Amino acid sequence: MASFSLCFISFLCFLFGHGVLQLQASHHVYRAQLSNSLPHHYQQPYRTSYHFQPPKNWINDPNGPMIYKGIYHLFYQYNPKGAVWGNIVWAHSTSTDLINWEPHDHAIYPSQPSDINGCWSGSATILPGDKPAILYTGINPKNQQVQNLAVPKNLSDPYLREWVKSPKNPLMAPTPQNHINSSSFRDPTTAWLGPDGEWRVIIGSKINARGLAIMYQSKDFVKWDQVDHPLHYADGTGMWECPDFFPVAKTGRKGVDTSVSGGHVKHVLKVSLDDTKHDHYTVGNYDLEKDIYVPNKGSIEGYMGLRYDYGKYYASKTFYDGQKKRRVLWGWVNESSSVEDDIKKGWSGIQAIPRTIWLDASGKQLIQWPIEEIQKLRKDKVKLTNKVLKKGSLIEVKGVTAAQADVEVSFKVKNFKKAQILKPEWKDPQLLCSQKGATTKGGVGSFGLLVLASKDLKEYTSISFTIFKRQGKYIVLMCSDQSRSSLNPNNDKTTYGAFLNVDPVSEDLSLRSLIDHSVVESFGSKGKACITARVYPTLAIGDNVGLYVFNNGTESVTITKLGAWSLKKAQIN
Ligand code: DQQ
Repeated sequence: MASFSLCFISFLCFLFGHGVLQLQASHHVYRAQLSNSLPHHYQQPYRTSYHFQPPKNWINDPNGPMIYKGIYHLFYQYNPKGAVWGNIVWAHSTSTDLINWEPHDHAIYPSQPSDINGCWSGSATILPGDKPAILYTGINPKNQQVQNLAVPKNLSDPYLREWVKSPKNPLMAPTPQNHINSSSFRDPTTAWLGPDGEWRVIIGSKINARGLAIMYQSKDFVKWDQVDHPLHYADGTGMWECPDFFPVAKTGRKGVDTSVSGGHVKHVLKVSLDDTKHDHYTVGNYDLEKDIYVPNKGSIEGYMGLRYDYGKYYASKTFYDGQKKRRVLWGWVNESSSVEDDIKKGWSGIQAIPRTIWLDASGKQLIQWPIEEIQKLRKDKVKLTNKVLKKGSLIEVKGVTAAQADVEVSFKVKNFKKAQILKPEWKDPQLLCSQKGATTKGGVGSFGLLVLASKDLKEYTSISFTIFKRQGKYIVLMCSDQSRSSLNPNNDKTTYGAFLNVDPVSEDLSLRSLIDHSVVESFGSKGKACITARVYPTLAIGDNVGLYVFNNGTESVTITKLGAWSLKKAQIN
């Protein structure tokens, strides 16, 4: 029976094209997988030690992150019944440092007609008087997507353990008059106050291939009226899931609260593109008079536009942390293993390490950096300085627990003569990485880190830089190459890539990687581009893991500075 179920699931995966190479169909119910128990004998080499995950089962989008009375709250999409998507509720954990987490009972679960078929994604808004409120998508008996409100039962409980739903739910719903597509109407954002003192919220949607942010307005947070125009839309981008709309300061790294507007801020609109499962954003302005968002001139919207992360990272959401005056980004990282392997290990999905985000000095993109609290887990620093890496060098960084580590390295390049010419048709960095990235020998690079490497180098993941030249300028390509990450053939080993907006002549090229058993989060050039990868080594496990610095290029590069730390295990759930 069990093997029949597995075959059946493989067949479904094949049918829907969501097997090992794609994100699992987010709204497809795997009825065959209802088991709630983990096999005792199964080893768990891929569970993470400091990334957020519950003890078992499926998780996806982070929901309603906030800070309330000094306690951080994370809710997330969760299947209480298995390691595949389905039966979705809002699970809930709290923390005082965003690193160690304590679990609570599910906060929001199907209980009303307006959410009886699922409690999907949504966001928290802190209303005047320090009163949190959650708007979320419910799936009603007709399987229509509608928006609901829930508020804490007891505001004196800083853990906000119980939530009550508005008897007026749903507060926003598709009707024959408003022409909203009832299967494309979901994921309300944190609301903000407009200049007229009324609340605004956007909901992700589409009309044909036009992605759009439908806007609603309210005086009291209960009666919501649809605004006669969307906040923004873009043709050819498909369904917008989990939109996020927030201001960023024009200068400095401090975050600003969601309702702030004015000359000292720009606005960011992030959308999760259902068609490609990537989170894209633009920087622009919120035109208060017209009540619309206008991306900066020259912004690219959709698939070719800026991404938070050029690897696996989806359905992300920010919140303003008034305690530390920063804007913090959460994002879901799904598995790259097969559904069969997920069921075997009994869980699927983790949350990325929260990132502080701010506007780059250029004003053109965001910078992302792991929250400073992660450094509390660092121990036993290993250092290297001024080390020249000649052509073909491979140096092991010894003395760290390489399966659970934080590495920061800076490279200086002096001689660019051998940089390859970047052909005009080489526009897609991911393609370029898979063709000319990490494993290419010659030119300036690739150089970088080999992580989660087995001692015999039969398995490794490489994160690297290669420098190209075009019209007198140098272009830096950052790659995360998973092609040799595991001897298991059933994983998605796609190579990821991003161009880095830096001048390697005037500055060192820096790379930071957070390594945690089955996840590698890499930050190029102090957070200008991020790439997250999931990998499942079969040999590079536990103590049998190595960390290396390498240079595959013909030109020497110098490690100006390297710091590597073993990371302690966090207390998570
Ligand atoms: N996940 C939720 C939806 C959202 C999607 C359902 C994005 O609300 O659109 O679990 O991953």
